[in-house]
Amino acid sequence: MNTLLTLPENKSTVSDPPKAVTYEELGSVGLIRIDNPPVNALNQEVRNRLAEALAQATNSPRVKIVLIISGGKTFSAGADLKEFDREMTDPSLQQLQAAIEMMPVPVVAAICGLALGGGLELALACHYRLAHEDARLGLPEITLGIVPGAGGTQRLPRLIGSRPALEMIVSGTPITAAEAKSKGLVDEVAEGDLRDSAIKFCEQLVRDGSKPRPTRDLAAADSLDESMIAAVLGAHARALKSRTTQRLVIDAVKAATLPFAQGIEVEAAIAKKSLASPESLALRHIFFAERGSSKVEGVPEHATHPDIGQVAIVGAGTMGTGIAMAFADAGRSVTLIDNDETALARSKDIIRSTYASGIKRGRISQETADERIARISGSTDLSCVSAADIAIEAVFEDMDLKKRVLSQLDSVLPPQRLIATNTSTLSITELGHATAHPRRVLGLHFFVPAQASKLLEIVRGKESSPDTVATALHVAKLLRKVPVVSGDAFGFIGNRMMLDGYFREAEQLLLEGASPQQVDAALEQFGFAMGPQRVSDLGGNDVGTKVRIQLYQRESRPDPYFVLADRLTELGRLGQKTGRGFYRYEQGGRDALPDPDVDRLIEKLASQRGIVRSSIDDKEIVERCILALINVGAVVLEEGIAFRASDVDVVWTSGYGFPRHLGGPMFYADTLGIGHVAARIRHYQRRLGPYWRPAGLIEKLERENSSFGQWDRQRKAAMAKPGE
Ligand code: 3H9
Repeated sequence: MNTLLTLPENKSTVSDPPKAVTYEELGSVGLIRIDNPPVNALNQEVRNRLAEALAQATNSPRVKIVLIISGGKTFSAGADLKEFDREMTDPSLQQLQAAIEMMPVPVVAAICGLALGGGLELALACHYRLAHEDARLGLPEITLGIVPGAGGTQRLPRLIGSRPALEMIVSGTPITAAEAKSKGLVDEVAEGDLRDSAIKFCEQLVRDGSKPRPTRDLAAADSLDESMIAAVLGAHARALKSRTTQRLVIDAVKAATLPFAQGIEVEAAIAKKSLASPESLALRHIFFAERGSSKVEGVPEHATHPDIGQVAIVGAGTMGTGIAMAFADAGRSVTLIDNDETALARSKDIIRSTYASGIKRGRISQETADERIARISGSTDLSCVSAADIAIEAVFEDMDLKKRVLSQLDSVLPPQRLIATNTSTLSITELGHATAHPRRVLGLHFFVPAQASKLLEIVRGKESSPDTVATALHVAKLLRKVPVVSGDAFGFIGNRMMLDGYFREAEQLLLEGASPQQVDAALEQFGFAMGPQRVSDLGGNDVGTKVRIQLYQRESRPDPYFVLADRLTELGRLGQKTGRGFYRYEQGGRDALPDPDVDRLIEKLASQRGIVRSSIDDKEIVERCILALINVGAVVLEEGIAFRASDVDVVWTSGYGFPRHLGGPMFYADTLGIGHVAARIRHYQRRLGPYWRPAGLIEKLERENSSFGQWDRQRKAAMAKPGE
């Protein structure tokens, strides 16, 4: 037995349930099985048990080969991310890997499902690897701002070469078993039952007299040259905009040309640095925020919900068509209902052309597209809704029209089934009252394009029942969207913060002296994919104006409030689609070109309001837009429209382009420090007037020397102990 691992004294058999790792001997095969649901994360318990199992195998005279497999669908999702915030205890993953490499008998990893991060790194340290044909293998650490820290940057280049390794680590995207085989990452691809195949594979290795084959002993990796690095970075430039982890990854992969012991030390230091980086803290925050957003107060986590096989969507416009495709993509049958045959025909054309473009881009096969198209049928008869498991109303944004449709749906759909209304502005509570069963009504705020957007705002009316919310959360999961539950108020979470905070401030800056291109460039530099004026031009200024008209029926806003965008709409400058908006566009072009007419319009609107324009620097532009966003975010929280600050972060990173690597506006506020945020808001309050009053929640957190993160943790603790 090697001495790298200090074993726990109690070496009781590792087959007693409910252990996270079990060990048994099947003839000459020592079979180690990891069973740590839901994703076989390699936490301390697993590492301890793996060490024990390896020791048992080493000490058994019968064992000629060791096989590591996993229970469940995932080989392993890697290190336990929850452990990163505390001191890691031995045995570390690196110690385990060193122990595996030094085993006197060969060790084989049999990979089912996903082998990610530390999970793949564990397999890389095994002497042989077998993957099921459906398996996928990857090092996605970069998506969490982490450099693989358990030998991934040292062993992977030794196995498949530095350039392919860099590509895998920088992209973060898992590869298939077949690709892994062709790259030399796995030895065999298995079909059928993996355990059986793996045991046969092991027995064959024993028969062949195969020896341990430590990856660390392979020749040092080939070196990366600058053109390879540039090619890999270039291929992922969009995803890596404003990011820093890739630079650390390159340094670590370069170290694979050193002797293994030195390279692994370099990797450890770099990985440690990455873990402590603000980028990683932010990305890990968002990882858990996205998974936490479906845990909702008053809704049991494992609430039952109906099976959803058949969906009815009323309204065959852009939204209804997109939602229909979203459900068809998720394997559900959809009936799209519209009383206008022409609208149904147009919708059918859009569905066909959308899938055709997916085929052209290599995203789906013709066969898949055909299956999805076949799942969507059209009808002009609302009574066919009665067979649906849920109904979604997606007609024109008009209160009376929607009330009529909801009332009709209520009369044909059996009373326990969910009725959702797709609205971005209207009161869900009021719409629910148009039915005899308001408890089963809620809002599903889809974003454009509904079949591809990531965020789904679930809007809870005053009467929406917990069961209804649970069903909507299930729907989000089916559609692979990130759900965030919002209260029923002006603009819900996202649009409220956009209109009252971020976009409002951007327009205010134009009136005070900035140009559209300056505001956009400053915010794009901050990390937004697109600045606010370019976003308006892309979506259509008329769309924003219509939304605001609807919203003003709930609450009005003082002038100046989008005077410029609304004036552009009046002038027919609707954005890209009319070739003119905040910018001008050449025929068929997408490049936003400055337009002197817009400059003159801004000057006129400013002077009508007595605003004296002067130059504003980029730093102020970013600070004011982001502080305004944070401040309205705090209001949304104190009003209970959003339940958690992390939910606000999810809305803004998954639906509104806030840079994910900054963690969302509320996390970013914590990064800046609440005291600093409050002080800067007060600075603008003195200079610019009462709009800039700090939100009550910001003042409270400042007094308590607290943070939004802390506030969330307190609420979570209170949720866990109801009644206290
Ligand atoms: C790493 O390995 C570092 C090493 O290089 C160095 C170490 C020294 N840890 O996403 P889901 C939880 S870094 C802890 O909803 P899905 C998740 O929070 C790691 N928990 O399911 C959720 O919990 P809850 C590199 C984890 O089927 C539950 O599992 N690995 C971890 O849609 C289900 O997750 C990665 O970056 C984890 N590693 O997707 C992979 N992973 O039910 C990160 C998941 O309480 N994970 N959980 O909310 C994923 O990408 C997805 O979770 C996965 C499953 C694709 C695996």
